[in-house]
Amino acid sequence: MDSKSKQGYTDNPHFETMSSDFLYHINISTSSHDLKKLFSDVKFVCIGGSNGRMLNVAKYLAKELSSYMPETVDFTDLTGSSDRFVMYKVGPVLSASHGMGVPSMSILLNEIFKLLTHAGAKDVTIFRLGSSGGLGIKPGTVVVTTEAVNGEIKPVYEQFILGKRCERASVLDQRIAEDVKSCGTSEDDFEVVLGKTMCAGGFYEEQGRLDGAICHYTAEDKFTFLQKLYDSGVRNIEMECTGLAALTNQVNMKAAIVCVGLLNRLENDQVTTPVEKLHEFEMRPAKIVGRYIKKKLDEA
Ligand code: R2B
Ligand code: URA
Repeated sequence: MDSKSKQGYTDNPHFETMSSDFLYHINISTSSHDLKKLFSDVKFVCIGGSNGRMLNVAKYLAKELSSYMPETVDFTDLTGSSDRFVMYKVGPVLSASHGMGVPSMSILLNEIFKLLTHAGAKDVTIFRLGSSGGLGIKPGTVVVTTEAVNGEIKPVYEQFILGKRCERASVLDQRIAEDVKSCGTSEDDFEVVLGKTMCAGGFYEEQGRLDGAICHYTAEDKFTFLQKLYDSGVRNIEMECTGLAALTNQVNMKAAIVCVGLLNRLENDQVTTPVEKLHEFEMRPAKIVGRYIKKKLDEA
């Protein structure tokens, strides 16, 4: 597909022939919403798995970036009655949930890319603020992804399109990863590290767990694979990174993936961290990314 098909954050020659567009899963339409008025000033998009966490992220960023916020910030879920995802706008930041796994996230990304294109938003950076299983790191450590790899430890995202297997490179901007990492300070009570992230198609067998309902390998097989991942530079495992890297690369949107490791998979399979601690862990990526966004807004 040639560059003529690229308009805003899309890569689709059919896009410009559409007279109206209903973004079904976020319940926003070009015919009922003035997208330019509502979203043209968006510069940062934060996405993460759960609805509740992305409301907390919106509230946290509204407070941390208060000098860049309107006088009153409205925490109304912009997806209204969609009941699939939530999305909040706080000043120049969108905070939205994407559910679990690449298929769910890819639906949200397609609709956010189109939303921002209809709105004429420019120079947008997207962050996934996620949870993950750490590899050889202390629980609570934040990993900023340098390379997103699939279950074969390759930096590709596989899709089946019109009956054909299609591989897209999962490319991430190293400069942003390093800049985000550098937002961690020695005063934080957790570490921020750079590392590769493995994207799994499931939580149990696909992540080498022994505690799923189905498992046809030995504990030794599991540790051999996790050690191989660790030796390849992988520091955490989650379920969205290759999709995010490949899809944002396709539309030229800058992206970073910042996930907290909830446990060390070289020691455990079950996530047994107390719930208050988990909630505190889960806000750590937002703390780091909040500082990065503040720095960028101060520089602008
Ligand atoms: C991390 O946590 C979820 C699974 O528990 C999944 O969305 C992911 O990537
Ligand atoms: N999310 C994952 O995908 N894996 C984990 O081990 C923890 C959170």
